[in-house]
Amino acid sequence: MPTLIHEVDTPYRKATFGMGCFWASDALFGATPGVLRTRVGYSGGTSLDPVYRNLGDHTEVIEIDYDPKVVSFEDLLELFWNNHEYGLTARIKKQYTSLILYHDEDQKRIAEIALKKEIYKRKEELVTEVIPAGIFYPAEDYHQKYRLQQHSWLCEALGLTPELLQTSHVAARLNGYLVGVGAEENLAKDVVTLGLSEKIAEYVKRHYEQNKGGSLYC
Ligand code: MHO
Repeated sequence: MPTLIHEVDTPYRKATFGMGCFWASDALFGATPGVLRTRVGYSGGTSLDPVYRNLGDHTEVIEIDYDPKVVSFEDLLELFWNNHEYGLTARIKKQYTSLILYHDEDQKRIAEIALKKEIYKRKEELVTEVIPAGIFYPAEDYHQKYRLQQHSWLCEALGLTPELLQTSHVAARLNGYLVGVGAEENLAKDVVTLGLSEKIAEYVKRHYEQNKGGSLYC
């Protein structure tokens, strides 16, 4: 049996975005080359200990660990601008606000410039806020790798625990591929490097084919 690649110890940086329902962004970024791990949660607000049914002033966000040698913060921002569930111009409830939560001065500068460029390109005001990353509260287990969790036999076959739902590399990848996200040639490579059994590989490829080109959304 091949060994499943749950853990990768590549040096990484963090990126945190609010883009609408976090099930979608979890799938999107999980299948992006250079993304090592993802987890969804609540951030951006001040109220203590938010939970899904009581978010206070927090927003649904995705937290990404990425290898900056493979994917840049600018690349991640491209995906950010182009994949908002509720668009970038409408003011909507705090839960789904468009947010870039920066982790350092570099990300702040890059995000602020990117926002200006995007406004210029789209020729309209955007509601996106660029704010410092504060406390990140991980969402409940059932929200993590939500798409993958719809396939219970697969979660079992992968040996997913609550912790691995937030840290596993292979879980992040499959959570995207299952809904048809990511490039076909990357899926072909990942089938080998992630250590998938033949049965899992066939299953994921079939779902990828069925769902590719479809909508990401919730
Ligand atoms: N439309 C979804 C949104 C889920 S979400 C994590 C629902 O109402 O269940 O915001």
